[in-house]
Amino acid sequence: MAELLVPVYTSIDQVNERNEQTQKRIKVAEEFRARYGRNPTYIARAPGRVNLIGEHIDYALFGVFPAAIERDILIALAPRPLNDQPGVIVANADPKYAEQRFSPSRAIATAGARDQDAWLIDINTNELRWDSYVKAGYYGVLNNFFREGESDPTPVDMLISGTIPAGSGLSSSAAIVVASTLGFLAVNDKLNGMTKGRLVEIAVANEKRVGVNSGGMDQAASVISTPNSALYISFYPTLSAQLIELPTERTDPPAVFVIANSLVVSDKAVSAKTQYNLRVVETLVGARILANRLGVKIGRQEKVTFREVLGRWISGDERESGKEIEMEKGLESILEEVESLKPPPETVASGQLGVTMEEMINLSGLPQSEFHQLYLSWVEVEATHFHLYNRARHVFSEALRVLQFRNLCLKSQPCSQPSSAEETLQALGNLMNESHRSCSDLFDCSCPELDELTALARASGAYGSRLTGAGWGGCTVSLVSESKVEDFKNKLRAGYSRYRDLTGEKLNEVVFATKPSSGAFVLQLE
Ligand code: NG1
Ligand code: MG
Repeated sequence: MAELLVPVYTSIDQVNERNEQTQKRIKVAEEFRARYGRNPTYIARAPGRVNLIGEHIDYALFGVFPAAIERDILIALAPRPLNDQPGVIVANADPKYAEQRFSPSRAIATAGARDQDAWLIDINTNELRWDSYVKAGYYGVLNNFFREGESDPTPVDMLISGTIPAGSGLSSSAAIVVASTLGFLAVNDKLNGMTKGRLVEIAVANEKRVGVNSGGMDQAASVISTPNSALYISFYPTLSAQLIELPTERTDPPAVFVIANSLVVSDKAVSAKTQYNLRVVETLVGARILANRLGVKIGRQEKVTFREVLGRWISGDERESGKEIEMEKGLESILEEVESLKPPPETVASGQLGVTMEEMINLSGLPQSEFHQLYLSWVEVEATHFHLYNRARHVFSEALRVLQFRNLCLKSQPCSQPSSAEETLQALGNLMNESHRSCSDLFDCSCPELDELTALARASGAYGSRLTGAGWGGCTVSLVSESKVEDFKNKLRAGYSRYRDLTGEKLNEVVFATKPSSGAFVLQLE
């Protein structure tokens, strides 16, 4: 999948039929015309995604199981003449966001500095801003495609229009980064031969500019998805994706995944140092300490992930390619070994399952300065205690649940042994429930509203329910029998206080069923 080219369509009819939402919203072209007085030359589109299972394990390089959703970001754009004012003008179709203008500057090369970015753009990482993600896309295009001595990028006018709620765990951020990356590539004539895999790579690196050290799930799901299938995405040893048909449509009655927004906005960029980035550091340091305990060799300067530690532990070879069956057994065994990370009884007795910075550095076996260089010099984190034991338990058990979820989907493919549809749905639902519990209790990335909403979803007839995306707010995803969706929505509305005043369209905005949608594309208009 990753080797396929990013689709470039030349007519709206080529845009997948099922994607009515996108088709309707291509009216963004008219809005562009009204604003800038000429037609856009391209529309770049990238969808959000719902993660069905596999939370906070992409940056530990374990496989995840998302699907693109129909809600998306569209960017209409056209070049301005090269002799016009340089840089980017980007307007937002939502009138609550003001137009933004920005110009990159050529960085001054420092003697001896290799790999230094040739272009700089100021990106505000202290507040959540939609335009930061546009700039992040631009940053990567400039630094990958406009090296020293090459022509300058074309000035460009843009109009962005989106239907993915921000800060909701549906990856509006990655969708903006992917769409803007694609738009800037197209308008600068750099799209030739662009594979999905390469676009994911660029988009992942781009999004990090906004200050969150995320894994690659969102960008991969936004770029690689096709309608009707979820994706099993693995990141190790390299990015690969497998399309997996969901059994939910073939069961009788069929089932659907319903997204329900907790309406608690989780601003990942702003709270990164006590939440997302802290988890990235905890899992990386946890991996080193576990490797020490298991006698797995890692270089002093090496920042290995839990996935790599598992691989080396199983095969004793750092280049193992991870056979799936052994993976499951490996995950089960390593979960037993993780017990060795449990803090001593006196700490447990005090209710504090974490270790202090000083204890963590001692456990790593590295001198303080080296520890700092390796784990803290590139990121800002803030905590009195680091919960390495619980984070490790979450990561390995969640990785195992992803494989079990995937197996259930594969086993119920039409060509294989028919198993009871109801049983399959129950089993999928149970895995989702366990995933939520692990996110909440071990990874501490839930919040009271998400716990309440998922419990209510289960009580309202869902087979299973969990938070989706980074958590700390945002959306839940529940597996619900299609015939019960209306009843389910009504029960959520009656039970969740933030929904009580919502009716009709307003309720449909925050609680909606979703089917796997198509991935990113470019529509070339002239
Ligand atoms: P959301 O919440 O959609 O931004 C984030 C990360 C993912 C992944 C999930 C948790 C970004 C761009 N994405 O998703 O890589 O780690 O959290 O599973 O930060
Ligand atoms: Mg995001």
